Amino acid sequence: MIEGSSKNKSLVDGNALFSLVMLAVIAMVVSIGAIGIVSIAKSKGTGGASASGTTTVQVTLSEFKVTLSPSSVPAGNVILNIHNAGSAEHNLAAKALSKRVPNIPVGGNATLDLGAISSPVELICEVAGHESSGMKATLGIGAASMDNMASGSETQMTNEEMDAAMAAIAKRFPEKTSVTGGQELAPKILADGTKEFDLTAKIVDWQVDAETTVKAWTYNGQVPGPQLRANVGDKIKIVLKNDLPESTSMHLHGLRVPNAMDGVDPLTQDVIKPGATFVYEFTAKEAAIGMYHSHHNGQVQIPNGLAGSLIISDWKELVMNKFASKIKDANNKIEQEVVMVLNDAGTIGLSLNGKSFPATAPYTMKVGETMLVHYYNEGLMTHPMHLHQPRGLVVAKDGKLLDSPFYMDTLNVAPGERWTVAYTATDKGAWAWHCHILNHAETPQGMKYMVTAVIVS
Ligand SMILES: [Cu+2]
Repeated sequence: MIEGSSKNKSLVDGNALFSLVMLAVIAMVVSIGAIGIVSIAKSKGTGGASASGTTTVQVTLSEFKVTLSPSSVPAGNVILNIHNAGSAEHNLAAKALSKRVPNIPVGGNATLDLGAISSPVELICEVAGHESSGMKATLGIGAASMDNMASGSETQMTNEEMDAAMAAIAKRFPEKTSVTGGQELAPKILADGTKEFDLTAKIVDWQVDAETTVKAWTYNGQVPGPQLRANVGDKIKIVLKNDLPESTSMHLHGLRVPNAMDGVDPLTQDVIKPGATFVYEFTAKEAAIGMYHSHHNGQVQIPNGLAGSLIISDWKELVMNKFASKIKDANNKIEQEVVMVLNDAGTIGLSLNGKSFPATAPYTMKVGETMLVHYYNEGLMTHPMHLHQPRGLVVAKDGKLLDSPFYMDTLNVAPGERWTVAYTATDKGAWAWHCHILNHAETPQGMKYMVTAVIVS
């Protein structure tokens, strides 16, 4: 068992475990209380978000509307991720800043870097007649703006309304959605022993949670893409068919491959045009916690979903061979291995393995057991990942075992990084597990986005 998704199913089905999930809900409502206090402070106007980082705003164009999420941002650098969800071509301009993107085809995407802004920005579609038909919006500046990411609502709630909303969303956890991402893909074994993995890049409807369906750019209809596994010495063939409306290519990130297989068009290969197929072939020379992801219009294609894990070697064994004395697992083995792909942009947005709380998968452990987690960041921001109780020993960075492993409860995972952590459970309970950038985990309506739980029995 690699991914937590089938755990999710057994949790939902199992009566014995149902009470644990309820316990999880109650414990999480209590344990993220501190985050709730921050939201309350903001709604009283005492909070001052003065983020100096970059805020990504999702812009959706349709006939005849410009929808912004969030609709206001802290002063600072702003990048617009624009999607044309309409049935005609549209563009987008910030005239006052002399910044614009040309016409975007139906279903297409574009990015517009506004640079640093400190006052509201008017955004319009410049196609003749579209602005006057309603295609205009104002991106506001304000400290409380990120609070509105969940609902788009600017209404102030009473304390009772806020408590009720928070309880209601927590009760939905773990919410079932139609497809989970990162399912292990069994290779075809060819006559010479080569492991062949067949991937098709295509756009599908994807449930980020039960109430939110987006157009995801996927490998084989999954976000993250299917998990690929092989051993050192294996010959690997990845056959990538492009069924996207635009060209693509696929980089094998953190894997030692010949230059021609590095997947960077137009440098190491030609683009893979819509309808075309490209074959990546290499022999796995060393253990790796590899990513495969788009390297073409990557700032749009990857956050929209084109990323997955490619793991070389048995990492449960590698880690125990080197660190058993520090991990002190009750059974002297690692019982569970999990890949957690972080994302924060594109059509998928803030998510863990392509899902937003309450649709994120919970994990179960017994006291004394160890769960090996490979954090992957495929987004545009660093996420400080925080697991409330089990003890975390950081054992590898980017697929290399550390000489000096270290303990932590919060770990910054920057874009492109992979960190491998051995969590050993020491106490029973339902322990929240979330990104500690507070508005990546909580809204005035309750927990959201990059939150899940580890249930220790
Ligand atoms: Cu985060």
